[in-house]
Amino acid sequence: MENKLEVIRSGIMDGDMQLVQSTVTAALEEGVPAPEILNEGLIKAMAEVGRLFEEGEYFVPEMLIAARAMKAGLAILKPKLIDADVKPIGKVAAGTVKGDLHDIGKNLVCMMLEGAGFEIVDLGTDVSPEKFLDAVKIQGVDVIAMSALLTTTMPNMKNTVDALVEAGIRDSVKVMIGGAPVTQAYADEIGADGYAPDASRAATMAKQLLGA
Ligand code: B1M
Repeated sequence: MENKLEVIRSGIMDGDMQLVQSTVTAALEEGVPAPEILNEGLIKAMAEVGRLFEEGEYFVPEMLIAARAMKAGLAILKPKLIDADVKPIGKVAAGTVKGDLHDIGKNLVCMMLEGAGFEIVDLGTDVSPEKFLDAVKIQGVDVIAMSALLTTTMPNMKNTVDALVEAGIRDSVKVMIGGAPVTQAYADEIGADGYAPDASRAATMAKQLLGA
């Protein structure tokens, strides 16, 4: 069993989607519990990918193919996790803010969050403050994760925080922000709860914000 989990981990780290799919299937057939495959296989591997990225050993392409392999394994596991009543750490609504169409970094953040055990509501790009608000009010998300790549769209992060305050729901959700022009100082200025410089640290930050 240990061996299968090891194969899954190294398959993810190498971005070998087919190996991950076949080994997750084989592990399930062998009777390895789905939560164990998730925690000891998928999540552990993505944590290692994140570490290597932070240390400058992995770059965006390696991270993308690892995340794709992880997602392929997760797709097979998902029905079993639902059967086993495995709850995600929390629910995150992620999106690139209004006026901004850049989504590569946001997608990476979503993948790392998913790899860390979060449920993701991907709102896409050009996301208005109203749409973020709806995600809190209707979908009950625990965290709003906003990305911006343009200095001209960064103010829409503040507009979203302000809209949450005006709607009286600011305290019911954590807000984290990131993207190339975004800084910790900006996060402090607009009253966001957290900032992360990259996708790996975004996953760590989301966990911290929820005390997970
Ligand atoms: Co655009 N673009 N672009 N572009 N583009 C930049 C951002 C720019 C810096 C290029 C430049 O001039 N040097 C510049 C912005 C200048 C500024 O405002 N400071 C720029 C511009 C001006 C524009 C247009 C206005 C160009 C034009 O039309 N005149 C236009 C705007 C369109 C719009 O959005 N309304 C535009 C369009 C485009 C394309 C459509 C062609 C394409 C986007 C394709 C897509 O995303 N699907 C594009 C691209 C690819 C870029 C560059 C080259 C690369 C961005 C990227 O994907 N990086 C970029 C220049 C550059 O950065 N070198 C540029 C890789 C990605 C993995 O990094 O997104 O930073 P990044 O994400 C990182 C971290 O920032 C962090 O984690 C990620 C990975 O670790 N992170 C978070 C991101 N979100 C986070 C959220 C978090 C936490 C961390 O918590 C919630």
